[in-house]
Amino acid sequence: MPSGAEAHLRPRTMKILLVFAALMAAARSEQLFVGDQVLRITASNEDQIALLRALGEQTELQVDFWRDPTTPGHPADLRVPFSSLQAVKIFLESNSISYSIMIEDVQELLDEEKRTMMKSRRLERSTSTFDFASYHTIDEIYDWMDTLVDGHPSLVSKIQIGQSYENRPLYVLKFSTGGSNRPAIWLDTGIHSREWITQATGIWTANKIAKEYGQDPSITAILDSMDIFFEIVTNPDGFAFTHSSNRMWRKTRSINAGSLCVGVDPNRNWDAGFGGSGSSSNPCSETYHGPYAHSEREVKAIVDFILGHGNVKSVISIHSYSQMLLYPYGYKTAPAPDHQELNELAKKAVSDLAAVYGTKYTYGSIVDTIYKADGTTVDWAYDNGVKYSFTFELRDTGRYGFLLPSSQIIPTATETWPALLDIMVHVLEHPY
Ligand code: 0X9
Ligand code: ZN
Repeated sequence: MPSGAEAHLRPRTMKILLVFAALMAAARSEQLFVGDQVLRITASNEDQIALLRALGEQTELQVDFWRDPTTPGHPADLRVPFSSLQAVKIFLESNSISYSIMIEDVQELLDEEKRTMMKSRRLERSTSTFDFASYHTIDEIYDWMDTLVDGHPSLVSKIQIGQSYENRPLYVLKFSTGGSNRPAIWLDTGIHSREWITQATGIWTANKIAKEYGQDPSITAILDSMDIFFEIVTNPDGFAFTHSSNRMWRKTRSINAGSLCVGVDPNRNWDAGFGGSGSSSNPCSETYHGPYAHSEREVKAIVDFILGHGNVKSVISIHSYSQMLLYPYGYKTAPAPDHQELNELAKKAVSDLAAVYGTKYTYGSIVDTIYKADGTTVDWAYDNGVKYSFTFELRDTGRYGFLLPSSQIIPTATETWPALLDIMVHVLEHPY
């Protein structure tokens, strides 16, 4: 079908096509989200917050907080399956909790996402180029990594730091101009598999680093004395699952003994306040911390790598969504000893990010800015001597949430680049 042809189809034909697309998906055993909605819910007092939390714990409703309820006035985003919509709306209305509909039909966005990917794949085949403006499968990303290495053999190499639960290789791109065990910067994207904008931003950014070395004075200076390690598909099992079976999958895919529910939240599994109140001990929860700290191979591989390296000066862990730049702590309210320096650096980074297209980010410690979260990557890094530990929450603020259209990949990556450079240049200029 020529591009744009959908626009000329009669509504009836369009409908048949949509039903057909849904059938195809069902045949491939993909979970469907027909009629599911994402509600933006604003509690106006603590009682209402408590009610929302209780709602999230009603497992039979199968609701999924895309953004947790925190404090009155801060909206929470909740994906509600079609079959629970009536009950949830009645619950909200009868408790006078106000809400609006952010996404009318989740499946429509998924169908659109799939159509766009197919179109891009055709383009890539006919031009034999990689489309940075499209979302990709794990196989496509792993192939692209080899292409990047082939194109920049004296700068980029690919190392394997371990294997996932389902035995996929855990690949890290290493950017290095020589030396031995130079001070290093660690970057990761996609530890939460459904946050597709992060892996896509990771690809663009890794390509940018390779392309700009020797051109851009900042990245050149950084790579002349430091190494960069970049793990793009940090949760490969989860990521493969988002493509094959359930686009909304966040956790790892490890089997939990004694439970039918699968997976551990890899951003609650680190040994930093592990198992406290900012995570769940319920294997069915999206924030399940796992049976013990570093139980997840995907987490343990990074822990071993960073400790084994011994000279990592910065960890930058990239998530979505909410447009935030955060630093430790998440597991406690006490300010980090370097709070002031991290705060000033975050302020500069978000201001340079906003200078590109006006995208506004908030910044601060995790616990002050979002909520208490135990066992996160950056808290572990910070407590293990990595002073410059930051975590991004990329676009958007909830219009599309985790289903950010691929037309926003390049703008998102482009505006994030100066913020990343700010952090990396600061690391370069502040040896410790
Ligand atoms: O809950 C989380 O792990 C993070 N939000 S997300 O929607 N990406 O899942 C917030 C925790 C603190 N933030 C980061 N470490 N990015
Ligand atoms: Zn995340």
